Amino acid sequence: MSWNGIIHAFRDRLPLPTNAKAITLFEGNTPLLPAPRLTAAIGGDFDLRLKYEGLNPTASFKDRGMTMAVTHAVAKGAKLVICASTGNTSASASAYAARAGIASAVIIPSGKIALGKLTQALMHGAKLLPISGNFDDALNLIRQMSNLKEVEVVNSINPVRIEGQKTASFEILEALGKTPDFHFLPVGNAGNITAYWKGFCEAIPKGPRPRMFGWQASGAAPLVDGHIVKDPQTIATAIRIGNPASGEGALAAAKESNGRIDKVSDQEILSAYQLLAQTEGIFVEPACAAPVAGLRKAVAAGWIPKGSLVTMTLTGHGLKDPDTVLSLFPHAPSPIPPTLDAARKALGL
Ligand code: AN7
Repeated sequence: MSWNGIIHAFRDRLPLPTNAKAITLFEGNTPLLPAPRLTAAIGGDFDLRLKYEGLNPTASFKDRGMTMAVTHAVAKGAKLVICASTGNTSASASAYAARAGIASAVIIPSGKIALGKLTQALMHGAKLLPISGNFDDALNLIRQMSNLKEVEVVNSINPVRIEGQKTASFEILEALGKTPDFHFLPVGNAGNITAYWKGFCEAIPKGPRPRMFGWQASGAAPLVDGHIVKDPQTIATAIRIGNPASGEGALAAAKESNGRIDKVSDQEILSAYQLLAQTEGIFVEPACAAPVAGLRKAVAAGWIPKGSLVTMTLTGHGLKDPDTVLSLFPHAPSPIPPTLDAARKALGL
């Protein structure tokens, strides 16, 4: 059967305006990949499945929420969608706005957007408003703009974004035919963990449901540290957020599921980032490596019983952020003569 996007697939479980025309790039239906080599490398003895959301149309999970947000915006007659973004929301909003034939404007922290995300927003014709401030300042500005005429805010403070993103939980349950014991994912503005938990609660009304383990970067961990972080810092720019809009939802998901919100250092993130790419052939952006590093921490702490079924969301594609890769490999190999001898010597064969 052909796949025509999450609105088509889950229409009966999503709030939609009557007769809304779906604005879709056929997002969703992403693979749930087994990861035995990664599991062995971190010393685990359980069944790990990776929901690879980097394979969505704009290469992040944001597309699930954005098909909903832009569909609603168009149904309401909006002419401009706006968002604050650490990058992926802006890439997705600008693509779906282009698909709908309406304008987009994105407010971004100047100099703190991964290169690939910036190129996407430029290419889709978004009006770019870099600010001298961080994501939290950008979101604050967006809140002040939310009542402007014919303008629709497509950040996850728009509840239909959460509705769209919850469909990933439905897909995980359908693919497995059973309920995972744990679900791991990164946490930034905390919309996604809120959405996954909503999805699991709707799909499994009586439980048992997965224990939700959300991971922040240690320099941007307001939900772990228990207070707003004024100047959040992390290599994982996607989750460089000090005052998450859906913080309450994340804490509720952790509490109700007997899970936790925890943090990992940039060093642990960068190590997990390379380990995933080199053990499983799956290239993600740094933020997605936070739960991989978190799983390593959970294994070391003995939190994951033998034989558990663990699912993890990999939220965005690695090609989003080439600069971080190049920073890990600063010395590009110098050219050799095109001869067998030189090639054998270079490869030690
Ligand atoms: C790859 O694009 O906030 O906890 O403005 O891009 O739902 O915020 C991105 C967040 C994880 C965190 N992984 O998700 C934005 C933005 C990636 C991300 C998150 C983001 P939330």
